[in-house]
Amino acid sequence: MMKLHVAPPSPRAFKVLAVARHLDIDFDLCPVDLLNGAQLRPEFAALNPNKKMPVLEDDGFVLWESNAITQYLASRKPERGLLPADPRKHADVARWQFWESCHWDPACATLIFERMLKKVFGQGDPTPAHLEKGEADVRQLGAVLDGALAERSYLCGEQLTVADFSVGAWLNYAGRAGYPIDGFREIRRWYAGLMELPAWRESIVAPPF
Ligand SMILES: N[C@@H](CCC(=O)N[C@@H](CS)C(=O)NCC(=O)O)C(=O)O
Repeated sequence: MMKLHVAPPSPRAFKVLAVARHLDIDFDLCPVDLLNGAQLRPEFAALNPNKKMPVLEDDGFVLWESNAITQYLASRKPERGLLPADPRKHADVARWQFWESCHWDPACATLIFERMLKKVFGQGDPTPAHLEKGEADVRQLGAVLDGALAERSYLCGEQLTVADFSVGAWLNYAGRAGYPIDGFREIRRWYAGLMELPAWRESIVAPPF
């Protein structure tokens, strides 16, 4: 059976788990205990030399990078439409997943780290300059996202795709990490729709702190 090596509270794990569940793909959830350094063990590094989760194993095939994993899962059930075959629609999904990986992930992760994780790692209080940068980035990127969503139900049109899972995953911590996005009505409308998905709700896990 397919294995997903994940730390479920992480948005990068969430997107993978939520896509697999949404597609009714059976998998073994193999927990990676990041707080105790499980990702540094030789057996895990043999799967992913970056020593990071998530990692997928499927009958000898090993894949890391969360967005690549969501695409692989989607390609197992093409009829569900999470990764359209049409070249332009496919490119649009890739565009938003690259945007997430290059811009949205680092901006949101900064605020999650500063406001939620830093204390857990014994690194003290948030650094004001990092908070300021994280908030400015989330505000600027949030405006781009809000503008795109104004014209459509989902990020890439009227069809739910893996791009919605990748970008939306970070909003699960919008409140606790204090993203400055209250004024973005389209983001709020879109995220409320994602929360209606049973697989989305099932995959939200409170962090153990
Ligand atoms: N671009 C990668 C990032 C993966 C990543 O940074 N994972 C983090 C947890 S959210 C990790 O495993 N960190 C462990 C470490 O750096 O020691 C992806 O999206 O899969």
